[in-house]
Amino acid sequence: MPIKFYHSIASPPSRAVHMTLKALDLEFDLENVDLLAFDQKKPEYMKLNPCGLVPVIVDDDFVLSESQAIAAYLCNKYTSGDEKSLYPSALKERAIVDMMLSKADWVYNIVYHYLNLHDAFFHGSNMRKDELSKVEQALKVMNGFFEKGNFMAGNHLTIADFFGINGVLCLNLCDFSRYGEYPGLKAWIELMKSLPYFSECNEIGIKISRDIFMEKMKQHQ
Ligand SMILES: N[C@@H](CCC(=O)N[C@@H](CS)C(=O)NCC(=O)O)C(=O)O
Repeated sequence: MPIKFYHSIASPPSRAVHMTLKALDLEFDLENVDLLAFDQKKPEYMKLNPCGLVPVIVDDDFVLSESQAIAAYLCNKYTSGDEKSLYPSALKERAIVDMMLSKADWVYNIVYHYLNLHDAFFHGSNMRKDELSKVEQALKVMNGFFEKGNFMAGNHLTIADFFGINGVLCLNLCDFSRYGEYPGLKAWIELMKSLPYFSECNEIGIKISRDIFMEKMKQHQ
């Protein structure tokens, strides 16, 4: 039976899971959860994830929420875990991927806070423009990751890259365009964009999110 993937194209954690499913070439059915209609808070959905958040997968009768746990589970179940895999099983290689997953969260949270995403979407709040220096600092740190390899955890693609790109892509919502100041980061973004499933998993969601975000920001001009 195909995996059921409850997601929203507007949700960065959902998009990271989507990329994982595609990279592993797994069969899955997309179940759209309309966040603006609060589908995620309906009792049926809350049975799958009591936090009322996307994404969730149902694999046979196994229900799992939390995007990083889902990506790790899919790799553990469906890959050999060898050194070139998306989530290598060797102790130190895996530790580096786990570390980079946390760093991806760190960057994402800084960008999320700068854009004030939740309150901008749900309560019409403005972005926190005075926090740009924190974003610049995070991008500088991230740029340094690529001194050691083309990808976040070294020289091959891992699930850390699927989560790492989330924060960066969120900056597209406010038309951030200064990637030229971070050449390693810029090269990695291009590498990620060249993945065959990248557009399918990201483009429409980012465009829709950007349109809504821009519309909301107009109210503050
Ligand atoms: N830690 C969770 C975070 C999931 C999350 O924040 N999902 C957001 C979309 S990006 C959501 O469902 N928001 C709906 C809401 O807040 O009601 C994960 O990684 O899966």
